[in-house]
Amino acid sequence: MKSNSKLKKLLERDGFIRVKNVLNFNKDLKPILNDMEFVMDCLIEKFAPKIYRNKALNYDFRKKYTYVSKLNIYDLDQYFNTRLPRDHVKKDSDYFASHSLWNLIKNKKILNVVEKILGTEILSSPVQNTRIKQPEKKLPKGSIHDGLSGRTPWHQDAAVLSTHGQKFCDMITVWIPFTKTTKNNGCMITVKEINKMGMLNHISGYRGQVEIKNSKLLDKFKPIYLVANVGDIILLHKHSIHSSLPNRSNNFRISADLRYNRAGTPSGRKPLPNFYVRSKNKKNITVHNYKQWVALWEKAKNKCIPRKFAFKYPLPTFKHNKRDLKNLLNN
Ligand SMILES: O=C(O)CCC(=O)C(=O)O
Ligand SMILES: [Fe+2]
Repeated sequence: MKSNSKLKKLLERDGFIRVKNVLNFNKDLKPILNDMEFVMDCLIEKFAPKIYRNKALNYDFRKKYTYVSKLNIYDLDQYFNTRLPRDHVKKDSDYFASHSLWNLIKNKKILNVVEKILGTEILSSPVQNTRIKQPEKKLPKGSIHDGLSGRTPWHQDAAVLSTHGQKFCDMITVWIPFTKTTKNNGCMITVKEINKMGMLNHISGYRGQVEIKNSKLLDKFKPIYLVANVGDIILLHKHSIHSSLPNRSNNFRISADLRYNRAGTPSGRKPLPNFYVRSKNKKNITVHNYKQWVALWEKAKNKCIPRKFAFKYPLPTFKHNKRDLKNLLNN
């Protein structure tokens, strides 16, 4: 692998890096798919009509998820999402804080790569997602552009942070495929070096998704297809402009996106958990196991219940239009 400064310079220059063969499918990734399947089983037990239950429980991963997605479960993606829902947080709000996911967040092989960019003092950022994308033709129309189950609109990751976080958070995204990701099944695309434009103005898309203002203008740039094999990871700069293609295959496309921020910089998602996962001073590591991690999320949940939302970010990002893509491209 490249040296610290080389990797960092590359990320700062291009906005993305693909690091090959970091993870092992059976050891590092499969446990998360198993836990997702467990969540599906729970949903079947809870929501499926009794007569179909046993049959559905015996389906394989894909068939089971397809079945579950047809049960009209409110906010289905949330059950597979690594974090609290954004709005209407309740005492029983569910989220995918599984033991396997905790192991992934703490994975030494991932942290060794992250250390090369952020240095030795690293916090786990609560800005995390898991995405199960069925073939687009099987999606309800309303989900086609929603990012978690459908295409992800053009955006920068810094745009989903608080204003303070947008300014000061030193964060990277670690995108992790659980399935080989290609042009056909909806890999991410980006534009090389476009991160150098800095923070752009974002607006709220038709389902509240965060989207770069005038994003159509990005169609004229030559895209980089962020295809990846299982085991690879993709790093994104917080100002990388990226989106994802539709899943035009007949198969599933599954990924997780974890984030880490440099200690001493804000997460931009207060009061959600933001804790040391690596430090030269071992005393900084206060979350040692899965149970402590879940306890942090539950504590954060209790703070969010009275205010009804877990986090907010400003949209449009800027009230003025100086940071609109349209204006910056014309300069
Ligand atoms: O997987 C996707 O569709 C988008 C992921 C993404 O935007 C990210 O990881 O920051
Ligand atoms: Fe993103």
